[in-house]
Amino acid sequence: MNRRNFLSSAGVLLAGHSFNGSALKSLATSAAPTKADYALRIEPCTLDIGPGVSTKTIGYNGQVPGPLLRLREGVPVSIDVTNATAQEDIVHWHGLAIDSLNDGAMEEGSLMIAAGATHRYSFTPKPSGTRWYHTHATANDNLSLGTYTGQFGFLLIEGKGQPGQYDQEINLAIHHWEPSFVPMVETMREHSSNAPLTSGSDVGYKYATINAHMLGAGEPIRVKQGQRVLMRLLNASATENVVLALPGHTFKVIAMDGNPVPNPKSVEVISLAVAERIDAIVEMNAPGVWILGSTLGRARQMGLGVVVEYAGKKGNPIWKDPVPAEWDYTQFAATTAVTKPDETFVLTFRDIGALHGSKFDTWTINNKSWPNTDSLIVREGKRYRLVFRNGSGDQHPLHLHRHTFEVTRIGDKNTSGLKKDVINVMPLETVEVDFVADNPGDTLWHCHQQLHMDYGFMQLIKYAG
Ligand SMILES: [Cu+2]
Repeated sequence: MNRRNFLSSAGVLLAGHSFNGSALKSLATSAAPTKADYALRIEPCTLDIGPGVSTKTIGYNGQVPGPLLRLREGVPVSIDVTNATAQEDIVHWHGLAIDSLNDGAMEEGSLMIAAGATHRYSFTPKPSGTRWYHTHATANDNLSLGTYTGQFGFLLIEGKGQPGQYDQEINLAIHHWEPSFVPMVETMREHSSNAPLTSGSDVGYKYATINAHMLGAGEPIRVKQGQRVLMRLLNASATENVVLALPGHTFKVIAMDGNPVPNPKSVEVISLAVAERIDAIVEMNAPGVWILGSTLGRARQMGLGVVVEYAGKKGNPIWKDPVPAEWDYTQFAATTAVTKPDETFVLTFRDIGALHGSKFDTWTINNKSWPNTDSLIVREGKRYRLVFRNGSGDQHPLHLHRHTFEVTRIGDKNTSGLKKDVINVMPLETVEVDFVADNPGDTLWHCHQQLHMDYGFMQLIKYAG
């Protein structure tokens, strides 16, 4: 059936989906009469990630990353998700401005998919750019659930604009495997300057991969001299921020979280907090065999890297430490003044230690933890500023659902034009972002670090009226 036929035969159903939330809920849970455009199956799988190293996890359609979904901006799509695991789960379409019931966050009213059930997501994808999909299930102290698993995949929304100038495109998703409880200072806060006063555990990992292969395992990225390669990089780790380099080359950052940056710029080192994406053009002008990998030797030993091999070149892949540089979002932004917001919300977050014998610390936003956080109330069409004040010694990759925000201030620097859906807030730093309330419906914002979101670091934004 071609799309036109599909749309006309499913027209009534789609109208219900688009305009009536409660109709959607009942339709989506009953057996759908028409075949969906795509089908995903949440199922256990075993991955061979390195020589003699295999790991058991949960993925989509038995593969990690899940199938590449290439959708057209503005063209309605239906995706059937079958949950073939023993516990309920849910899929979030990260970076899309869609309705709350299809967004895939139970806090917004989206449905959990029961074990054995099939659920149909129906939405009209927008905006264009590098998005992704992943589980939005809670893990708490069960490290075999949620984003600790292989439930992630690329979701590319193609717009009407010209594709960029490149000869080859490569999608690279980072993940960490075999999580375990470790003392808190050893992992994510490695780069933070202050020692936190905390009592809970953190999560450490045994292995790291790019596209489910450890460094040296799997196929290299094969390139030719003179090629321009578009790399879409995604940090699909549950908890680890990463810093990457490709010796002898630079990354020209053209988009962040899928949105073109005002000031594309070439850098030697890129930083990707949990859930962030970077689109970068790499010009292949240094023939050889190289490691694209973490700037930390220990992380490369865990597997965090991939070999880049020029045609006709052989030998052991080469790594060279880059000149250390602080990651600075503002270098990709503009500096023109932004519109004044209609209202500002100041949001201070803190770590209040492990409560009631919990393994992990609890997080607060303005002294309250999810589900007791006060909702932020917005009105359609107004512009809001979120002032994120990090009162902790940890980094926090903060994600806003269903809306794109503009980064307006980082530390003491004003910025504009940098559109994102995740922003990493460094220890004790303040970052400000603006968004226009242009997509009515309950909207979640939260820290994307699984440990933090599971232990209180979430808040709802509600539309008035
Ligand atoms: Cu966090």
